[in-house]
Amino acid sequence: DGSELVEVNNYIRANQAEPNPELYGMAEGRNLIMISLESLQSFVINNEMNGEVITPFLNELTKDPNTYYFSNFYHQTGLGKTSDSEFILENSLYPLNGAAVFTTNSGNTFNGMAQRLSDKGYYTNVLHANNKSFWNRDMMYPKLGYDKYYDQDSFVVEEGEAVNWGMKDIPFMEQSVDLMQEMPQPFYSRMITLTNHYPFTLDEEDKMIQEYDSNSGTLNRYFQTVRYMDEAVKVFFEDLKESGLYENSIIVMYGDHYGISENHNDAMSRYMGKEITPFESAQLQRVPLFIHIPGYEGGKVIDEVSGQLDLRPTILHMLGIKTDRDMQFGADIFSEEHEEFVVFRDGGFVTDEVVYTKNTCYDKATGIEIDGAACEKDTERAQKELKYSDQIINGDLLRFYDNKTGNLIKPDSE
Ligand code: GP9
Ligand code: MN
Repeated sequence: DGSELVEVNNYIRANQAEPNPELYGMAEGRNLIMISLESLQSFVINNEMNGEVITPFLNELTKDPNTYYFSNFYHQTGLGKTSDSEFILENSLYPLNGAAVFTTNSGNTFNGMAQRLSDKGYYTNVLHANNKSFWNRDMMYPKLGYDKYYDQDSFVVEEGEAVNWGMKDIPFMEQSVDLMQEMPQPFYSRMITLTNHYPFTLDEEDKMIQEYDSNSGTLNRYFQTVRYMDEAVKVFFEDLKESGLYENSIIVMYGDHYGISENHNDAMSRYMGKEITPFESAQLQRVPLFIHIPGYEGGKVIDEVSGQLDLRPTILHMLGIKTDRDMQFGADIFSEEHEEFVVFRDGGFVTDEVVYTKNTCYDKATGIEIDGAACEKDTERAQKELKYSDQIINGDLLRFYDNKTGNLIKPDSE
């Protein structure tokens, strides 16, 4: 009946992080472009494979003064994969355990980032060249506050422009910029790439580097499709500059979830040159996050531990939109009060000192197993957050909450 919200609300308000005044509103009024980089993990960034650079364009961005690059940013998705990453960044809530919330709870009331931006006059849309009902997106997007879904029917796929799951990323990027040129501004466009998806197949002409030579064909091909996606991002930046939209935009790019599962640990350990322990597996859940602000010179590499739930408050604050009344579990990464505490859907977590995974506590700096007591308090807190978030989703509790006033709507007044 909504009464659980009182406790949840108290917890959220007590753990809230004030925006960083230097960055709050710094991109106000700009277009927001978010790019989901399919299956991209951080281990390929600023790394090589048999002497070849894997992500030349993204590597440059990590050193670019217009760009913040987050080197300790973790995905927090569950079975809902891409759709979970979308759910998380829109709501700053945890995904569900064992089910994709996009398919189970599309009837809920949400307060998505798209909704907040729509309320501020943004034209909100998603661009993704797949069937509109995949992951129930056609049902979920309106609920999150999206005005429009540019699905596969909005794109023209010429002969030779499709591979693997569908349209190749390079023509997808080109046509997305064409579509953006027709959009009213400011807009919030979220783009979802597709080529770097399992089983990581490419046409010969799109292979820009060699395959790797491990016993996993999946890992071997992964490097090539990552290289192709990097090229697609480069094409996107070039086209956006040509379109004239670049200067008045802010571009956020993030990896949605892992691409290489634990089934490929043998091959991964060969590539990484070390055993893939549960600790290393947890560290492999890092995905890249880039925040690129044309014309801004303060960018740098940030190694603060952070996760996908932090995206919503971080971005809304940069756009000058307050979140201090929102029911969200993440925090603005730029805030002085941002805590280094990232919880995974399975109850594992990472802080600046420890990694807790598979019921084992590890020292973060050394990867050595330590006494469980060092993880105990945070284990409880992780369980609490997951429980509160599940309560919100399973009870559809946001229908009892008015985020404009911060008031709980008493059920009997319904
Ligand atoms: C499908 C794409 C991939 O539209 O987002 O989904 P995934 O399998 O990564 O969840
Ligand atoms: Mn995905």
